[in-house]
Amino acid sequence: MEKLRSKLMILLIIPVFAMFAFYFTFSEVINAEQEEQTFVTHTGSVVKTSGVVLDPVYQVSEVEFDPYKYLREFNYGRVSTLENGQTLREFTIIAEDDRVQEISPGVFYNVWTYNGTVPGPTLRATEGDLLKINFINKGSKEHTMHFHGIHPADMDGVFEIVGGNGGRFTYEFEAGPVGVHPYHCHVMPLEEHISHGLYGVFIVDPKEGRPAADEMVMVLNGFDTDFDTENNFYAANTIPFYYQHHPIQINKDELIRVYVVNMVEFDPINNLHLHGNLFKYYPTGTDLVPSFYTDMITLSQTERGIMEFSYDFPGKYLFHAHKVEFSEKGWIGIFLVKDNENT
Ligand SMILES: [Cu+2]
Repeated sequence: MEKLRSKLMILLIIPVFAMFAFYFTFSEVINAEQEEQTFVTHTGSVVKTSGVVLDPVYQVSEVEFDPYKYLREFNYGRVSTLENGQTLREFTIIAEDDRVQEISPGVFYNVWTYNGTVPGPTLRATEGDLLKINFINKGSKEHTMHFHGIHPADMDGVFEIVGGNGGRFTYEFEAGPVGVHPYHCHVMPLEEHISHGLYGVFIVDPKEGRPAADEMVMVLNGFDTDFDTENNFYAANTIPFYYQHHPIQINKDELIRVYVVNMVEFDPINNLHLHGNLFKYYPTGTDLVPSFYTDMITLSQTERGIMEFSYDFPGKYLFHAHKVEFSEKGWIGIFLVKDNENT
C-alpha cells in the first residue's frame, strides 16, 4: 500500500515538474506578446493575437481617454424631426483597431475602438425615436455593431459583416425597449473583438422621462494583456483604480443614477458592492419599478441595470467588485459625498 502511494506521488510530481521545466526553458517562446499566437480558449474557440500589441514602438495613434469625462458624457446624436413627427437621431460611429492605449502605467495595449475610445460613446435616445447609425469600419479587420434590444433581423449586426478599410453599413431601427443596453461588435472570434474594446452603452429613456438625477455610466471591463484568456486588469470604465485615485464627487441627498453594464470577458460573473448605503436596482432598466433594494449585484456578461441611491452622510465611500481578485486588480472606486451646507 505504501509502495503504491509513493508510486502515485511520483507519477503526479513528474508532469508538474516537467511543466515547470518547459516553462523556464521555453519561456521566451511562449511570450504571447512577442509573436503571432493562436490560442484555444476555455470555451473551445480559437483566438489569434497580432503579437505586436504590447510594444509601444508599433503604436499608430495613442488613445486619449478620460474616465471622469466618460462617466457623465451622453451622445444624443444629431436630432431632427421627421414629417410624421417622429424624432430622428443620427450617429456616426467609426471603428478602428490600430490604436494603442496605456491602460495601466507602463502597460500599452492594442485597443479596438468605436469613435476612438474604450468603451465607445454612450448613445442615448427616447423610446420610439428612429435611430440611424452610420457605421464606418476604418479598421483592418471586419467589424459590426450589434445592439441589444428590439430590431429587425438585418439590423442585428451579426450576418451583415462590414469589411475593413472603409466598409460601411447604416443601422436603422426604432429605439426600444426602455432600459440600458450594451452594443458591441459581433464578428468572430467574439471574445477577441469584445475583449479588445469594441463595446459601449445604449440608453433608451422612457417617454415620460425619469426623475432628475446626477447620472453616470459605469462599464465594468477588463483586459487580458498576455493573451492567456484570463484578465490581468479590471476596472469600472477601463482604467484600473482610476476612481479610487480620482473619487467621483457627488452631493449629499442628491439622487444618483448609475447605468451599469458588465462587459468583462473570460470571467463568467462580475459583481458590484456599494459601501455605506443601499440602492434601488432595476435589472436591464426595463421596468420603472425597482426589483431590489440591495448593496450588492451580480452580473453575467452583458448583464446590466440601473442603480439609484442618495447618501445621507458626507464622506468617502468605496464601490467595488466584491470578487476580491477583481477589486485588487483595479475594479474599485470611491464616491466622495460632499456636504452641500458646508461647501
Ligand atoms: Cu470586431
